[in-house]
Amino acid sequence: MEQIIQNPPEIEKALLIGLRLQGTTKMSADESINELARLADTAGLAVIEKIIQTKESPDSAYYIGKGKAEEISSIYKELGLSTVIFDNDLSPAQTRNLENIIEGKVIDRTRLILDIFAQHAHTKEAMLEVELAQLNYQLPRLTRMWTHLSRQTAGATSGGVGTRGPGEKQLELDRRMIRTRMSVLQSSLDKIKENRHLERKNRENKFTVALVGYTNAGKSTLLNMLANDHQYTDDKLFATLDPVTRIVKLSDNHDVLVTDTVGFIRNLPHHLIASFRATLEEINESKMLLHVIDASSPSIDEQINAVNDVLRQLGADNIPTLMVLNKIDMVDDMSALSDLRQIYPDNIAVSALNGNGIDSLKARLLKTASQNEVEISINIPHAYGQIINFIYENGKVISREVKDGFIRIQARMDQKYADKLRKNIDKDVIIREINIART
Ligand SMILES: Nc1nc2c(ncn2[C@@H]2O[C@H](COP(=O)(O)OP(=O)(O)OP(=O)(O)O)[C@@H](O)[C@H]2O)c(=O)[nH]1
Ligand SMILES: [Mg+2]
Repeated sequence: MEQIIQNPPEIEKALLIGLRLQGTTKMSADESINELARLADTAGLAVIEKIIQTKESPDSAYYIGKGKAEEISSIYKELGLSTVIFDNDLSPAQTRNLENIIEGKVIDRTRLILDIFAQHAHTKEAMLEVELAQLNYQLPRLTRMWTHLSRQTAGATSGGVGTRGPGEKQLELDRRMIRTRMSVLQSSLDKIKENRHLERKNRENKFTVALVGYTNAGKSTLLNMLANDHQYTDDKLFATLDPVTRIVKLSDNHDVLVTDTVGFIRNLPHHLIASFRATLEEINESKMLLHVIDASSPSIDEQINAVNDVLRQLGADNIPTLMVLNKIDMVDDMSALSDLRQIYPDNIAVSALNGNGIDSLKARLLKTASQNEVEISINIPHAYGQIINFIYENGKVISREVKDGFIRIQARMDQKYADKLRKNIDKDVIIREINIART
């Protein structure tokens, strides 16, 4: 898919526009536009200037005031800019009106995020998800850009071109092509989703943990620290788009599976979440969430709320969650940190970068992962391979001893599997011993 912001030989110069509405503080407007600047920087743009207009409510035609739009038009020309980026979503009509006045390129926050996603998508799944999100975004804006869209989707859709009926309008045809492409993408994603589901079923007996959190909170760095791995991390937004799962060893007898996920951001548009559902399902099927927080950020509360909002939308807000206050090596204001620890008593403070607090985090994970565990010891005839396999597949064998055609196994497993084991053992099996004990 063609990107709106490509990597031109010359860096594109951008002007950022924010609106401070009644009831919002100057600080939150500043933080928001600073985040937009980081997004623009991540997308490879040079931010030349930021403008915040204070207004009671957004203008329906221009979002900002018309006078302000005219002012921006002259700044645009004066500074030789190439893009104006709005710190919010614009309706298709607002974008069109603004482009007419400014006589230049106008993009909104979602479009910028979509572009970053497109730049950072490397696996097939992420590419399909991003393309779906882009088409979702473009569909209502088609009137403005049907010419190049028809070119884009024609190559990608088999059967789209050539189905043109006589007298049919180009726009309607383009819409239909996009919808066709969207359903092709959706069914490919459904297949991937199905495979993922099967993969997860295979590891049902494992304790699974998902790292969730605001973009740039340090999720990938934390996974690297926990798993002794080297996944890509960067001081850019949305560095990770694909879920990566690693085994994290917690003790000699315990390991858990930890999955890194795409970061969240405030005002994440619904259709974007919908497009990333296949990826985000990793979260839904986890037994525990680690909500990673950048404790050094000036907007901790907004970030925590944004993440909790998305978790609610995904229906994942009832999964047991531990708050991981990360980047404590960068926290200056210790009193703010201790306030935070009061608000979220179930927390661990760490530095994923220097390893501080990681042992406590592992101890907490171990405690949670093993809380339903029991220790079994069983002594059965060697011939009952199926039972022995069941133990190996669903538990962690601590010791085994073979004697006189019998095998004595000591293992730890979830109560659920121990119960299953006891129930499924045939009455005819000569068991010398089976003990199940809580530890
Ligand atoms: N000082 C400090 N920096 C950290 C810490 N953890 C992560 N970082 C830095 O924060 C930046 C973002 O880290 P990532 O691990 O890529 O963050 P992420 O949450 O995976 O971000 P996305 O994948 O973009 O959502 C990187 O530059 C890290 O080096 C920490 O504990 N202390
Ligand atoms: Mg990451």
